[in-house]
Amino acid sequence: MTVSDADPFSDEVLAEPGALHAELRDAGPVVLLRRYGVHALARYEQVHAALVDWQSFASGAGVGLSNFRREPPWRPPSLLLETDPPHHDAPRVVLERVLSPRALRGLRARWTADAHALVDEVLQQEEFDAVPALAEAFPLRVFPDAVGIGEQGREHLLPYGDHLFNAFGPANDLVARGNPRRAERAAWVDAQCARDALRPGGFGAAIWAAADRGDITPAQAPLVVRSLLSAGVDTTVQGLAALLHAVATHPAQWARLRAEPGLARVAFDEAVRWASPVQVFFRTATGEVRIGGAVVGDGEKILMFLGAANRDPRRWDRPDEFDLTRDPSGHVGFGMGLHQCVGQHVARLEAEAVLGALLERVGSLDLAGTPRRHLNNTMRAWGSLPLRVRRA
Ligand code: QZP
Repeated sequence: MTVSDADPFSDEVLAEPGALHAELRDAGPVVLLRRYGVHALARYEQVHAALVDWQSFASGAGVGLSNFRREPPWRPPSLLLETDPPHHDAPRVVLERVLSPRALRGLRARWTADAHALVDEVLQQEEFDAVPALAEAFPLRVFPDAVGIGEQGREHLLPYGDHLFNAFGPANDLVARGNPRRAERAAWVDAQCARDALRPGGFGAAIWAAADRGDITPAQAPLVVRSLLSAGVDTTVQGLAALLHAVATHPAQWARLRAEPGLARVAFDEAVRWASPVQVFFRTATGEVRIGGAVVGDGEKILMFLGAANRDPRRWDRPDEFDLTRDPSGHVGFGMGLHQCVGQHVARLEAEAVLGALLERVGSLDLAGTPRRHLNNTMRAWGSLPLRVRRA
């Protein structure tokens, strides 16, 4: 069995994980991370196989390092993310319908107009920081309204998500920094999930309507709404940031997009593959599980490096290149299998709206300074992305 003493959650690795990813992929199909006592998968083949085998690789004991069989979770477990069939299935079916391409059709025109308005505002300046100005501003402008929550307290959304994503990792400094305000933020989020806190017509009201029909119970409804507020903001912010960083640093790909704006959807998926905004997730072995000749014991945690799988040269040609001529489908940036991102159509629609508006207005865009990472135990995130744009 291959072992490693590396810490994938150290500041150094979080800032630049590529070298460790290559080392772990090359070390073998599975590597024991001694520091945390968990087995790690960094090759595409094994990550994919674990993601689609929910019977052997369970989510019900949590998808972070913490094992809910042994430690109480910091918040009531998600009915989507932190459950297995059969409990997982009814909430999943409900949310799949609420966020289906069909259900989103009514949002496209408004979100496209919102993206144009935001881009016009931002382009008043030649240089701006694309993280607050676009990557954060757009999801915050459209998503809370689409869920149907009130105006008050929305400033909690990003820090709540940041802490949630940190809390999937070890209890390091990143988690310690979020702890003092986590109860206040969680209480605000929970309050937004009540039926009477949600405006008619939104995703939240649609979830409560599913409870009225008996598709889920009234006790489940607020937790399903909580999943939207947990998973729907930081992820799309960093998906957009990844896309903007990719096009700003690949002028030939930007030129290709300008010539063929229909490539916007491919560009977003390729950015998700290339950057993997969600870097890691855990599973828990149910019984003894064989992976590439190794045996992982019952109840042991398995760390899946989505970001390493998405750049595995065993699966991808020239994996480190952001390239719009490749077919990025099959990437595991949205996961795979039963738990694959249920919000991916929302994310794609947001990305298409923003990128489409930029493609109409912007001739060239480049970095105007050195981008700065925002460290998080789960997300590969940008804290600052200074851009310089020239109008078309
Ligand atoms: C976070 C939830 C990248 C994801 C795993 C994000 C995520 C998904 C679901 C939930 C939270 O259901 O609370």
